[in-house]
Amino acid sequence: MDAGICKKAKVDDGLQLTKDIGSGAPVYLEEVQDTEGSTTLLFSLKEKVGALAEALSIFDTHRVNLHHIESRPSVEDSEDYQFFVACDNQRGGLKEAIVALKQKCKDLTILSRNPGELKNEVPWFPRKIADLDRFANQILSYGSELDSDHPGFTDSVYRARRKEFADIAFHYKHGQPIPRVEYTQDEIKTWGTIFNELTKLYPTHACREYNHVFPLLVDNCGFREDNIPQLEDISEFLKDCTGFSLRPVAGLLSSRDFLAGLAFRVFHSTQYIRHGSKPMYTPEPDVCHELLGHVPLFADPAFAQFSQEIGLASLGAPEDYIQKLATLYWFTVEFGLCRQEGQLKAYGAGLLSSFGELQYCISDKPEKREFDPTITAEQKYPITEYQPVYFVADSFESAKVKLRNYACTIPRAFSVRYNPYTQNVDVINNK
Ligand code: HBI
Ligand code: FE
Repeated sequence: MDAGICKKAKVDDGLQLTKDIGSGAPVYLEEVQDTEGSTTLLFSLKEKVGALAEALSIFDTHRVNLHHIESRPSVEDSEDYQFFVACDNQRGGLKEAIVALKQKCKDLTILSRNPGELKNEVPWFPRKIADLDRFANQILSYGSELDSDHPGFTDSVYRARRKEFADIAFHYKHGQPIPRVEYTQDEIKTWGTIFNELTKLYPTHACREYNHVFPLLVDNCGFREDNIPQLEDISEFLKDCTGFSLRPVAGLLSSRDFLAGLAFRVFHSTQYIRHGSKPMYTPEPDVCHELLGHVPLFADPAFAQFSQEIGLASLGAPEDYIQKLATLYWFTVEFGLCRQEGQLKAYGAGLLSSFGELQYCISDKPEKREFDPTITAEQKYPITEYQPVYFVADSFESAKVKLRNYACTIPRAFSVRYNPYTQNVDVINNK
């Protein structure tokens, strides 16, 4: 099952996390250097000759570098123009520039990758799918640095192997094919053990949508006992089904970054496999969890849309709401149950990839409650043992509607819309 929300941050070479600040939000070296225009200002001006030039002169006065500028008529008021300006704070004049700019505009929203430095800012979020390349190095724990209680901790061969996988993920860029991996006989054996056990349970324990897709994965992507399927083949398959795609990731991302991927129908997938000494146990996501747990349902249109909506709701959301959305993700995408023809079935990936918990979850031992985002988002949960409580959805459609209504209660100065043609997220200045 998933290790869930991570507790610690590591300092490492290159663009790694530097520290974990009080709010739990990661701070990135990249922000400190801030050479990529990582602050975006979103403001509207009354349409008047020279208004923009006047506003831009403020940046010049305060010696703020501009990286990118866009404009469009405001949706709220046809007399207004809305501007996006990406800038950096290398020379330190940004705060003053913002104060001066505020005098000139009707409203001003600040999207910043540097939380806490500027007042009222919104955490930075990706606006185009290629922006996800920025997450690659921002993982909370990974590969060759295993915890002392990890089954592979003392195995130097396993650790070296994990480094190979981490390197693939670190070097991956949007649009590239995901490098194919030749898995070893030992790795295939581990996969085969899990595959055999779990496939016995799916017909009776997994939801209908899962059982519909699974044979397609057998036919198209090589889901077999003696073969670990390739992320690239699965990603192409999912693109054809729902537009979802996979990106290789070296380890756990922050909840904010991980959820942001879903907004673009991108699922960050690990490619390594758990240690062979304990095939039925993993303290972190691995390729068995991703492929047997998550992948089949991303091929289902309603589930894909549900997942994307959690992602869209998370973009620029305040930190406390990221935690609530991560909890909703946990009780649906990871540990969700649904009712089908009067029976309980599993659709959560943490269940579908765990031989023990898949049987336990639909037994009468754990408690079951109706999925209701306001209540579910507050539920505490353990990450290292079977869940004492599960939430039951009537369908992915109804879960999506409930989630959408919940998302409207998240305080945000703007709303977002995904444009599938450009794979961009449009930021709109009104609700
Ligand atoms: N990162 N790579 C990766 N895989 C996950 O499944 C994952 C993650 N980060 C956070 C997370 N899952 C969830 O527990 C929620 O916080 C979204
Ligand atoms: Fe997972």
